[in-house]
Amino acid sequence: MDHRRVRILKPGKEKKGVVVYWMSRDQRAHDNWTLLFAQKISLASHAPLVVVFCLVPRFLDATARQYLFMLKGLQEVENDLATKNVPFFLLPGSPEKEIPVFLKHYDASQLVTDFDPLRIKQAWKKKVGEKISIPFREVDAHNIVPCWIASPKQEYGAHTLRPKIRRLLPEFLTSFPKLQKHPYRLTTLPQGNNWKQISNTLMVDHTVPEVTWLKPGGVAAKKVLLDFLGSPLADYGRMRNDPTQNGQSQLSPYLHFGQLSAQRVALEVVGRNAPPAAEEAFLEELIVRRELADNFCFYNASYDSFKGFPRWAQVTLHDHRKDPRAYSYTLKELENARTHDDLWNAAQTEMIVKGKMHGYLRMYWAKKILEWAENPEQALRTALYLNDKYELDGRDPNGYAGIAWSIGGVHDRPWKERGIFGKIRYMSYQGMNSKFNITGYIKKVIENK
Ligand code: FAD
Ligand code: FO1
Repeated sequence: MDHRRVRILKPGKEKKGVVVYWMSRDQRAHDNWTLLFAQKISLASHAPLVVVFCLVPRFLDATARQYLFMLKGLQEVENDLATKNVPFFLLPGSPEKEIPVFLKHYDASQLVTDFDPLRIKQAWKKKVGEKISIPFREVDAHNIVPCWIASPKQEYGAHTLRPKIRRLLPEFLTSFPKLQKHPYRLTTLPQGNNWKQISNTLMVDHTVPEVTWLKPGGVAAKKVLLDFLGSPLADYGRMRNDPTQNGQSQLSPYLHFGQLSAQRVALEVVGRNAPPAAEEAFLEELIVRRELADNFCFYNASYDSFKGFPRWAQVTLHDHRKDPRAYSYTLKELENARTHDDLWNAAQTEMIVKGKMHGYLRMYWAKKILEWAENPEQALRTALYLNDKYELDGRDPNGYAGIAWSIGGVHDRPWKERGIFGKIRYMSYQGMNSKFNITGYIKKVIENK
């Protein structure tokens, strides 16, 4: 494994004893660089290896829909790890409290965790680091090219990150070693996790129900990937922007929860001999756009606020903040898909019902929120709230970057100036109508309701 994937969060005194992987973003036992690294260092010191997951009672507007998807995936992780002699602990509570207590109880020798650019995760790690004295390291198991290696700064857009990623890909897009059956065990084996009891500690909104069309977990993820490789991949370039078709991979919920590794997806796609244009179009999204989103959140702590927008965008949105709005809606009206725009209502309905709005419509959806909101700050708050409450893949760097692109010109350039939007790129109903069959899409959403 490439050592550049690992960063020291806090140095510490080396000692003997169990190695702990605090799992959070990369919720899988296979194809997981953080777990492989934790196993490597525990084998080197002949030590047991354990995995812990801190289940926080609330997380960034997530509801029962996302928590249940995550918890079912984690039960699969527990079973997979058990076959490798690696115990899995589900700890209810906050990481800053639970992780140090756990480390002390097991007299752990080293702590390893997975990388995540979100502020909340960085804050958890900082607080944990302040309370412990053993070495604490972070491994980027989510990006193919580790975020801090791909670039040392916030990139302007895909055009500036792409060449850097392309240059480094041959070094990082490598096959995964297998996780070994771990030879060293804890002297006292833990009692199994009480999933039901722990689930009851959650303080989340249960009015947003689980979805049934997409099964959670790594096994289901591999099946969805296989289905995609089977035929939609070959047509990806042509079909991905048509919401009446099933042209997208549907992998984002699995990638978000780390139930599937993006590197595994890329390896499988490259091994398929798909038409070069389709392969290129897909890898552009999976690698460049996805890793650009991590770059944005990692280097711009204001990734979810107006001040995170580029200067030109802040100025132009400010110049137009008093422009009259032809339509305005309350949050409830938006949430309940009650606007004058039947395409927007259908997209919002798709998100509420399916937990996954088609990618092409997400841009239109967010831009219309800007057009109807009192001001850009309110638009941003509304889009983030709805996205994070309903989307299975919400609460993710991709979402923060996608919304900041649509409303705040992030990773985009100035366009022709117009009302409300200023120089932010505009999208119109007529434009959408010329790209795909709006009536067909609305019918599809209603049929699936
Ligand atoms: P596919 O088209 O099959 O793409 C494969 C993978 O490539 C995706 O799973 C994703 O990891 C990556 N990808 C695709 N498009 C993008 C993109 N524009 N930016 C970054 N990565 C991309 N994505 C999320 O994962 N979570 C979100 O909350 C989210 N919110 C968004 C909000 C807005 C306003 C916009 C414009 C985009 C948002 N996206 C979000 C990005 C994108 O729309 C979704 O990743 C994509 O639609 C997911 O479906 P898929 O996996 O079937 O995509
Ligand atoms: N990560 C955790 O470590 N503990 C949690 O309890 C937790 C809950 C959660 C709920 C919904 C969701 O979308 C994500 C959640 N995550 C949790 C984090 C997640 O794994 C991702 O790391 C980030 O959302 C994006 O990088």
